[in-house]
Amino acid sequence: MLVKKLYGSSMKKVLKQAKSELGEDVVILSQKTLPEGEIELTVAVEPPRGSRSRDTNGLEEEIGEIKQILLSLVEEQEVLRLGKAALFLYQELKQKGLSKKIAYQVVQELSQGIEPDELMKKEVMEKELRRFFCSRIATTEPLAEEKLCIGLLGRTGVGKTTTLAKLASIERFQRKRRVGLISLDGEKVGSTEELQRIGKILDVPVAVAYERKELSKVFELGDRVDTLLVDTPGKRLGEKGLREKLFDMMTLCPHAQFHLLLSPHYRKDVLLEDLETYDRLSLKSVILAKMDETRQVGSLMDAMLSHPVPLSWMTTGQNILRDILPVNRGMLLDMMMEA
Ligand SMILES: Nc1nc2c(ncn2[C@@H]2O[C@H](COP(=O)(O)OP(=O)(O)OP(=O)(O)O)[C@@H](O)[C@H]2O)c(=O)[nH]1
Ligand SMILES: [Mg+2]
Repeated sequence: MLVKKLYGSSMKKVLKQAKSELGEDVVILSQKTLPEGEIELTVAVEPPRGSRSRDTNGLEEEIGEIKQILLSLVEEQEVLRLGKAALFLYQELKQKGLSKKIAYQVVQELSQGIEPDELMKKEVMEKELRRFFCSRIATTEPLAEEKLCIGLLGRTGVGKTTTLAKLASIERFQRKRRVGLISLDGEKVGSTEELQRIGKILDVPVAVAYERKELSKVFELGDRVDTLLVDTPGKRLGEKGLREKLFDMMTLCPHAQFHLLLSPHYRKDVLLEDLETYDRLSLKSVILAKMDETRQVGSLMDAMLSHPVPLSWMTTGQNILRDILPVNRGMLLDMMMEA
């Protein structure tokens, strides 16, 4: 039952207002003339169906919240058993963007074999955290001496083409290798021109496969170079066009290796979805893109700990001759803890 008080200069006017606001079914509960002569009308009405279900939803939400609180209390009890230092660290890690699950794993492992008082010391805790992250997430350096065929994968706009240009520049100018660029993206307006422009700046050959049937011709470029860098469209792996082209690429380049670009801007569920789907191609590494744009890397760290794939490079800007460097896990951890 919805109860409301309404005011007006006459009974007729207030009743009219009550009916227009609450409908024809209003029931008058009381009426009063205030000292200033104003009429106060108290009316009641059955809430419409929609709002009743909103109330139920509200209740469900409240129960959900209470459940969450109880669960985290239980969890914190568990953590508390590990000691005050563990609880303190657990809460800090959650605040930095790690999920409860990963934060719990961290404190559980850190508490093993170390005196609780020791963990209270900042330098000990930092050293232990670093050891934990390094033991869980590997790093790799994919630019090896042998012939290379490197495919860059990831969502639209994550930085694939820019990163490809950066790697091409390292290969061409620092490692003095023969480089070729291939685009599997025949659809995006301007993508071919973009790659041609990069090819021209770096003075390396470029080939584009618009259609699947063109792939074998395009990959002949691999015979003439040491490093083939392959740009892909920012499509999901589930999309047939891309999946088929990538499988063909693996046939044409048996030594092909795939690298997934992830940005710290993505939500954790998006990061995990990408890691899980693209890892069906046995990812060689994850490249952390656009690391110059935020210091909030908690979700990214959480995703990497939930689905570990070695980290290789991180990109830090738009300059293709400069803004890429090997991942430093200590630096990543510092970024997370200082954010
Ligand atoms: N700040 C910053 N910007 C970057 C970085 N890498 C790429 N960008 C910018 O991000 C935008 C998209 O980069 P692209 O390389 O075109 O991204 P893409 O993944 O090839 O995009 P699609 O081809 O559309 O799938 C461009 O404006 C780049 O200059 C980086 O490390 N830091
Ligand atoms: Mg691109």
